[in-house]
Amino acid sequence: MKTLIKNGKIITSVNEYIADIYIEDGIIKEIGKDLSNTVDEIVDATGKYIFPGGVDEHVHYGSFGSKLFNTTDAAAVGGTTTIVDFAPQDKDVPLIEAIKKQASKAENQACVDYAFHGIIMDPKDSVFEEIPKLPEIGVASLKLFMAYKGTSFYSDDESILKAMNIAKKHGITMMVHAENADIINVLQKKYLEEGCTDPVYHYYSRPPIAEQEATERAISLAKSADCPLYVVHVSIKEAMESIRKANQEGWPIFAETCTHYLTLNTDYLAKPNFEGAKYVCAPPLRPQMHLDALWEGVQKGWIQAVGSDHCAVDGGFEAKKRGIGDFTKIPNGCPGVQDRLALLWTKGVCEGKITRQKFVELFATQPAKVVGLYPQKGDIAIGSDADILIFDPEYKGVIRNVDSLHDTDYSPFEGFEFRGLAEKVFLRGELIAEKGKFVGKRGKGKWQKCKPYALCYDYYKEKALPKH
Ligand code: DUC
Ligand code: ZN
Ligand code: ZN
Repeated sequence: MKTLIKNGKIITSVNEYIADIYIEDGIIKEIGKDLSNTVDEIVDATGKYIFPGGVDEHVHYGSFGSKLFNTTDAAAVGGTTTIVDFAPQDKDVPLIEAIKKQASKAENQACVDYAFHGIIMDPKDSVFEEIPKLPEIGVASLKLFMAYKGTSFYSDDESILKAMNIAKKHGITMMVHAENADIINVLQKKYLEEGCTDPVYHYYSRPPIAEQEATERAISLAKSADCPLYVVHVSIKEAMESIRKANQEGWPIFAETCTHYLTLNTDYLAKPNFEGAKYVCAPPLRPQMHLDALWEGVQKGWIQAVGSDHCAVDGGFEAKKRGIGDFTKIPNGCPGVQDRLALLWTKGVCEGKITRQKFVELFATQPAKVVGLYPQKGDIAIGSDADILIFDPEYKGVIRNVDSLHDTDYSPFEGFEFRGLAEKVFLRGELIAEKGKFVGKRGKGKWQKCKPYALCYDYYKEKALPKH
């Protein structure tokens, strides 16, 4: 299949210019003015922006009781052409077997390309010994949880250090969920004993200090292991500042935040009639001061990428009602893979907080670099996959769950006004979405193999360069 996209304004993380794009066999082969290649199809993109397809490096399909890969059409209509899922591990199941099992669930189901992070949920020596083999199956990142003590998710500091010491020798990017488990457990018990059971106590029992302490500890562990670190879903100013400080001191410590930490504050958790449960995710939503600080962080480059942390709990709001009378039983997670484009563009670019280049950087380019998929993904460049989003900047709309393909019964962003629309979305040159409708073939998404020594290791590559 040969396609020519004509006259769009190509926007990359560093540039913007009007040009034509020639696509052959799913790859961008030429970019230039007035291309006249013989093709099967010409797409007129006059007046539209052309972005690289989004790379959402933080999604859940199956973990935390979330919906599966057959719902990834939502990613496509939201302009995201690659998702990176956290593959859950069951106790006594080897890490690589767990990832392959998760991959088999995506096969013939995923509507967009997909890749995986490992999650260590059974921290023991035999599992750590598998870390060096992860790149053989195309996995180059690993998440460990400092929260959830008493469950299989939890890793203590010793386990995290052990994993870091092995990971750094093989270029595996270490990720942590940084919340102090003991602070949370003690506060959860206290509030429940006091009869405080509403969803807003999800926030009060996971206060900023729990995230700050764990983030600073994770940084100390990374420094002592001399291992790069990527702190996922940073939700507070203080954690971001600690990461920024370490980074500015020359340590390879980096941060991700997520769309809801930029757009929803704690007030949503306090909604009456148990509505607040719709917004339960971890870390929790934060007071407005933190949202403002995180926007400054993305603007100034202290935060590398914005993921959705899409986690559409199976059963939706009904499932969340399991926590009526006990906020600790509300399943964690919010849907959002479809909305990342609209929110980041509208709240970021249209409100003057970030430039168009910064938008592309956060939405596609840096996530691809962090996970080791760049430059195949995340850029409009010769040789890259033709994952292309043609964007109509004039469109005005309102987020409504009825228009969403998340396959859940509510949207945390219901009623949000947005600008711009993914008019056409191409995955490796094939049209998969058009104006909010999925028009591709289900199951056409392919497992993309991530390369080790990705962005968080650049510092070490520089150190290894010969001195002149
Ligand atoms: N961490 C995540 O990354 N997502 C859902 C819940 C959690 O604890
Ligand atoms: Zn997490
Ligand atoms: Zn997550």
